[in-house]
Amino acid sequence: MLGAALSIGVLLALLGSGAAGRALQGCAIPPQELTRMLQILERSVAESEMPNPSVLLAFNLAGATGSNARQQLLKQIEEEAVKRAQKDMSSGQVALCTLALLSSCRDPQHVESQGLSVNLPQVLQQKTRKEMARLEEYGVPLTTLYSVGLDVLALCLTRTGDYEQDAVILAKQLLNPESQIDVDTQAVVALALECVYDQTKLDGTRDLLHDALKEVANSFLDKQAKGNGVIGNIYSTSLAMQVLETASKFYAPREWDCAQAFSAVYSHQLQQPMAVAQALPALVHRPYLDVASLDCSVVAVTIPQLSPTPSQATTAPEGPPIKVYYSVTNNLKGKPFDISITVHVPAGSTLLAVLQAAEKENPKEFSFKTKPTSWGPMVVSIHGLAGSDTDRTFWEFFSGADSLQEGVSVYKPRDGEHIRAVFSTY
Ligand code: B12
Repeated sequence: MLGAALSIGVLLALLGSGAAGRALQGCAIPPQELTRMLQILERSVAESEMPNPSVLLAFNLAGATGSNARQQLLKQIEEEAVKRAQKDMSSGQVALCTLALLSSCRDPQHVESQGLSVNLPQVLQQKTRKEMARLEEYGVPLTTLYSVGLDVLALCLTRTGDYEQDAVILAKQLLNPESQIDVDTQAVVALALECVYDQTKLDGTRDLLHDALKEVANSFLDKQAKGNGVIGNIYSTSLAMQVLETASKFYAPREWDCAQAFSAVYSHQLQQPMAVAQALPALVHRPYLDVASLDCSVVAVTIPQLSPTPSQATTAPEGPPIKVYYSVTNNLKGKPFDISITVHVPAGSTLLAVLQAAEKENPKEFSFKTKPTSWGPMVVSIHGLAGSDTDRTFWEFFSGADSLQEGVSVYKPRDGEHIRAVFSTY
């Protein structure tokens, strides 16, 4: 059930005060766009199979704490944390739950649900220790550097364990000219380093973190200038914006054209709940660094009632058929293979429909499996060959030579396009 209707004036008030206290001129999200994004998040709570802590985090940072969906999500996340944090969650997932609960003004050390309880920062500390041990020994963590960035951020914001030492290791990763780290990961790691920078009393650590933050922030400014407002791609831009909003002392005397980055992101009209959840904090000037200092007693913003429009209906595409070439290549593991097929699907179909059509036509060669994730279904296996966290392998999708920037349930191939699935490493 969507939240009670409230005037757009309340949203304007959000943008004009508190959250936007740090807003610079021209660097604000239009109220209608904010409403649209919050409505996408509300809808996702009802529709999603798994409770998503990034969505709760975004609701809270945007001040939209009054909606029923947000209340429901908070309860589900507490239940999940108690049931799964220790055994079934990755370190990054525990970190996201910790940040989400902190931003809900809950104590992550005492999460209670159905008579059970868990101390999330403690669980996170244990999992982070394993990530760091692997990172120091092999140069890669157990999961992803992005997750380890979230881990150190959550440990720092809850002041748990020896996160200063972890930050030193992460800063060295950022400064290593050989490590090719994507913008999303650089941004999350930089936020963690900013948190530690503000707390550490050790001059050597401060200097190292300063160097790393200066390097990352300047590289973001360079990328934005080259990309017309986009830093990396549209999905990483808002994470980089969180850094640019909070790290001006590291790139001074350079100035940030925040209006250019803001308009690049909000004019894109992001649709995926996860993309919206990651974009909102920067757009309302409430970065992840604020999660421990939110004032939960302020009047909540509720979200205007959603009136259903045809564009929200998820009808199957019925356009004229298009032809898509689909090939699957493995040169990495076991017996190499390179197989191709041409399929016909209605115009407007997603890549998932192409994979399904190929599987239907030739199940022996083109069978595949997906797993649900916070970004939607991820393809985990094709032709009986599965990606592996241990070997750091995955199925990467390309259009011609270009790596796709969306997953199979979002990307819509054009007529005559050649889609390639290539077994790759990360
Ligand atoms: C690390 C990472 C990966 C790793 C994940 C490894 C692992 N075992 O964890 C690998 C290299 C496998 C990967 C693959 C892809 N990724 Co990726 N990935 C990321 C990154 C940098 C961090 C994810 C993370 O660690 N989150 C923290 C943990 C705690 O959260 P989580 O929910 O448990 O994370 C899971 C999901 O994020 C999932 N995942 C990761 N990427 C993707 C992409 C898609 C489409 C899906 C459905 C799931 C998914 O893997 C994580 C572990 O299970 C994000 C950046 C971001 N802004 O989120 C991009 C990101 C999510 N990936 C992206 C993309 C495009 C892809 C690919 C489609 C690339 C391609 N051309 O093939 C493929 C997926 C293809 C497939 N087989 O379906 C985009 C998604 C954009 C969008 N609008 O859909 C992002 C946002 C990067 C970006 N800025 O463009 N990715």
